[in-house]
Amino acid sequence: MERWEKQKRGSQIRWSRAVVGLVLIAALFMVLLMSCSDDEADTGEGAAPSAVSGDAAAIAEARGLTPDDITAALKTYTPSGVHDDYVLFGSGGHSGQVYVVGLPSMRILKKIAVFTPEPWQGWGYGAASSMEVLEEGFVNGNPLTWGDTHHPALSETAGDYDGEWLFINDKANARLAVIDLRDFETKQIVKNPIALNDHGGAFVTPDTEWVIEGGQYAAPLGWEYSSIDNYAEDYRGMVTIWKFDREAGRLVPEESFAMELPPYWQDLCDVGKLVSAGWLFCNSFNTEMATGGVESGNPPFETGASQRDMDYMHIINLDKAIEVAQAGNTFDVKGFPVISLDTAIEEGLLYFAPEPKSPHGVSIAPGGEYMVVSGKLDPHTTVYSFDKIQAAIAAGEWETDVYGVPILDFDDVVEAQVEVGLGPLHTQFDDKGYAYTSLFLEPAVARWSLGGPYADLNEEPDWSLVSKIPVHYNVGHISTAEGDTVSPDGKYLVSLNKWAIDRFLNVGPLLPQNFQLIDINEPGDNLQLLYDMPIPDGEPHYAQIIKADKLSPWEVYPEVGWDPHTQSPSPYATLIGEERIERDGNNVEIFMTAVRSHFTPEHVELQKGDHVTWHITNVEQTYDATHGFTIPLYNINLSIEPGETTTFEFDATEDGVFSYYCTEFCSALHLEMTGYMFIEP
Ligand code: RUQ
Ligand code: CUA
Repeated sequence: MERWEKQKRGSQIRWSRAVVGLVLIAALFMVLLMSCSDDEADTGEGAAPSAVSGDAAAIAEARGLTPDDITAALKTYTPSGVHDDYVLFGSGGHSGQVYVVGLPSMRILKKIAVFTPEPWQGWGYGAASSMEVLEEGFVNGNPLTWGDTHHPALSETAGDYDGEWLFINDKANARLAVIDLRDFETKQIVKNPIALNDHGGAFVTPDTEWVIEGGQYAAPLGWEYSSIDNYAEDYRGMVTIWKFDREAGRLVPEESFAMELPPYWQDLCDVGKLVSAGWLFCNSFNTEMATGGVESGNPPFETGASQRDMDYMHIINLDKAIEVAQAGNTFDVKGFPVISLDTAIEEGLLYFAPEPKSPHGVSIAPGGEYMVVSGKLDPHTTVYSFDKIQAAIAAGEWETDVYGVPILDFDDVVEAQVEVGLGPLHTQFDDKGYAYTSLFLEPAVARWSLGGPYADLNEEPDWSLVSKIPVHYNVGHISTAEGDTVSPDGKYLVSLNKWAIDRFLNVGPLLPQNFQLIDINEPGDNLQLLYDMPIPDGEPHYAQIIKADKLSPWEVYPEVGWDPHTQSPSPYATLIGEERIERDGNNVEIFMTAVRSHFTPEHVELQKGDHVTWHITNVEQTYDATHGFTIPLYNINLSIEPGETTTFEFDATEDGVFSYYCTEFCSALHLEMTGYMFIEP
């Protein structure tokens, strides 16, 4: 209560400070504008007096901007040509893609095609490299052309984002994707061999040797049929540990394995770091093992699965599990090695710690010493101590669950509980010793002190709520700059809000989601909302924010004739003068080049019934000189970036005259960048 009063007073003080600030800012603007017009006079270039009224205060007044609005604008406005400091990789939700957003401007830089075809990037419209990756994600030949992306994970070196790789899961179909940050393209999709949906992925170990994919809704492993009446015996949870080969840039199914877990609904995981490196933590819910069936008079899942006061945080000895799997102490599900629940218990790989009511997520503090869990139906966030967990395991005294998994005593392993507010979900960290927890029901983001002591707080170890800032609305995840590393930057927090309601112009009953940028740079009460960014896709779950200078993507492909899928020279690379059409019976192979502003050849003669393999090399090495390529009727659309060689195949089933053309406005003579494909009946 006191704290809230203090905060109210604080905001009054801030307001009067802000009014003074406004006057200063307006004065500053005037000075800047005057010096600006001097420059223009000096260079003799035409000034644009109408665009700058010369009176920032008048603009602010005319637009009804408050002093806070003006500081927010000054903190986020990024002039033309100036680059952002941070890059957010955000899940694209049901779009199955990944958003790339610059901070603090909140400008969208790219949407990376992952699980869903995307025509501009030529993803899934003929180009072999994209078709092969999408097909890797099909199940038993069933084409899956979308994903429910939840949790992006940047690759790490020694617990810090290294800017090389990005992983993301598809909850709907239990798949993981690998994106290469040299060209921001998806290189691999793996289907989880034993589960049909997931949630607790992607999370990486501190050196990205392993990528974690935890399950969600229990089912028989390998999704074999079994009646729901056999839930306790036949249904199982799981976590899958994927080996990542950084050199090859691929997950390696042959070196990966899973662990069988009780049929509780494993939710979200996080990987230990520093002191807790080598351990894995996942929260769970529905330890009641509710099986639903509301239509038959059973309690619905939402009540059945929230009866108990405690669910179980899963504590997994990852290093030891890897040893057990590598020793072959596994059984097979669909040819994939799985450590059985019994083995996990015998070998001491799995422990539980009680966690309050229907938790959602577990977040490891930067030092790895604390695991933070929030129960959606409990106003507290619960902090577990890794040391205490280790001590409790060493003491070896516990109850077990019905499957025999050791349950550590709650009081033995908890370090603190902090009352943060209603509907706490996910927690992030900064560089000042604060933690931030999203409060779905309020909705707000709570800042609280993570044990302390810290310079701006009491000298005593401090576990308490410091401040709160309302968000709009229904916040799920939050993400801080470098927030999942061993050394978060603080500075910015993005609140990923599921409802937008009144924040934007009405666009009909389906609203955008809202990413809100919050300045968390100042200690204490000083949290400032800076920017609302509508996201035209539902439902982006999580995001990670990396320092922009850690990314060094290529400007063009390293050599003319590059295959982006293998990241090596393509055997089909075609240079100027090497263009040709080869025919072998009904098989026709075309080697084409693209350059501003023509394709060679410009005439392609085919017979109905031919099988056509067509390679196009964009021989340009100029930044941004991308060419597109489309053939009508055949659903072909490619994006061929500078240096790239692309291959596509089709059967000439339709005869006629088809004009192909470049779909990127690449030059003054772009409209002339065309050609004819003749298919004789
Ligand atoms: S989820 S809004 Cu991470 Cu999929 Cu919590
Ligand atoms: Cu190439 Cu337009």
